[in-house]
Amino acid sequence: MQSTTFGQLPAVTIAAPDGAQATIALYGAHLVSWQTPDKRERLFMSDASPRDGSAAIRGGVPVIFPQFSTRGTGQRHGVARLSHWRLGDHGNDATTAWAEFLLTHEDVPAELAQGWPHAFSLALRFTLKPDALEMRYHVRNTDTEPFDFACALHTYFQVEEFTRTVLAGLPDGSPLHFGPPLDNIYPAPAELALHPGSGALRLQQEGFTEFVVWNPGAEAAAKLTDLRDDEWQRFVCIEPARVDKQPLAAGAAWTGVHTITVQP
Ligand code: TA6
Repeated sequence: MQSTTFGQLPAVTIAAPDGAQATIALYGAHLVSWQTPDKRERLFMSDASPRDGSAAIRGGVPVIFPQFSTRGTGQRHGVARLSHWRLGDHGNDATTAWAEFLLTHEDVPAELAQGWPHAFSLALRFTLKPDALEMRYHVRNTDTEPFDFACALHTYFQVEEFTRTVLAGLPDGSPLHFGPPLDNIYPAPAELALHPGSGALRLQQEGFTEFVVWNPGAEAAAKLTDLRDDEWQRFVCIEPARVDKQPLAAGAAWTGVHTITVQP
């Protein structure tokens, strides 16, 4: 584990024995880069993204909690991506490297917490395994009452050739091609296959209820100040999610896992 920076933000880089690397900013426990052993970057990061903690990072893997998008009265996409997390357990062994990040309600700036005043703890563990990245996301209700929450790992995949990118394995059976703007929600299969122009990735999830697939297209992208005008063709978002708020009993925990595996 190495301490580093992402713009002005403190970050951590983990490196696996096979040469894979991941960098996570403590702001948002935001995975900002994942390089496979061939040194290929697999995630998209906007050149125009804020990197100073003034607003959410555009690219990588924004961590969504406790609200998805505007589905609630709280902060858009929740407070987790706007809060400074703490580094927890981290290490290496013969084949893997990992780092875990922690957040509780006490870490959330008061003005953000207003819309959803509950006690919780989050732990997000990134593990580099041979040919794979695992993100293990734990949510615990540390309050004395039940609460409802939504969450997602809003993953921005870098694509080599946008118009040749295909997502296979969605419930309706037909491969999804990219081009027109997309903001779709699908019941989550256990596994999807992403062909981003060259090379293929297997996306596996446990515990989530939906996959959200998003690309803004040219017109909506032009309105996003943290995205350069041509960048919309360089990514697709495929997000294991729990879109609608669901209850979690006092003292109970939920776990979701997203594993991305490089296909031979
Ligand atoms: O996950 C899809 C989505 O909710 C879209 O509707 C789109 O707006 C995107 O997330 C990005 O949201 P953001 O708040 O990061 O601009």
